[in-house]
Amino acid sequence: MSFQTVKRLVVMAVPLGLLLMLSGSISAQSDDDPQAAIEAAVAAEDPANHVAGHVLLAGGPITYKRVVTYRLPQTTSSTTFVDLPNSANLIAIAPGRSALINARFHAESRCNEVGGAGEQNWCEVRIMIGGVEGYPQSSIGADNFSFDSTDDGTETVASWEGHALERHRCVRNGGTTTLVVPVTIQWRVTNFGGDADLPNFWLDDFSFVAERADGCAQAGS
Ligand SMILES: [Ca+2]
Ligand SMILES: [Ca+2]
Ligand SMILES: [Ca+2]
Ligand SMILES: [Ca+2]
Repeated sequence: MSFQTVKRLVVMAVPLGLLLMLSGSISAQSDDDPQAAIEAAVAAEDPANHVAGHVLLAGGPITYKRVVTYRLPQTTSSTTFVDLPNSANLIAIAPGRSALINARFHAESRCNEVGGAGEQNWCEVRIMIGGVEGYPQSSIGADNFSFDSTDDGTETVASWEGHALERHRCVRNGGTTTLVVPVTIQWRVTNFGGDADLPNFWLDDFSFVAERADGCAQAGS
């Protein structure tokens, strides 16, 4: 049990006692923070289940959802990750609480490169949760997440497709005030040809969902 949890229980003790006197029927289950049970369940996991790169995240009930949508086309040919315009989202966490933040992104996509034959480029998306890539952290290492690809230069300006990804992260607010956690979409293209002709990454009609599940524990990394 954390110091914050102890403090919160002490603060709750007086009004809870008053309620008990008034109703005589409220049980200890009135504390809705599932953190202890979640941590116990995750701690009971067999470490052998979590080889390198395998991560388990567990949270309680989903208590908040925030959805950003945008219906107009946007494009980039940036080879470094930049924020997708009009996609900023956030989740707030109360003091002393942890949360499992789930983020889902779905969009209409196009990734084409005129003259890109033989370069095998792709178009990439990652979800940042509090400035850290959510799990699976596919942008770390060589096995990046290709949201869409040029299909070795054969995709055209008419190659519209629907694509999606989902990412997750435990975030704890150890402070004494509400923590606002930015949840953002970033995008980029690869340039394996090393030339001036770059993939054009086009996104339209996206939905970006951020959810907060109360309490969180993680096993593996
Ligand atoms: Ca549209
Ligand atoms: Ca495609
Ligand atoms: Ca090229
Ligand atoms: Ca469209």
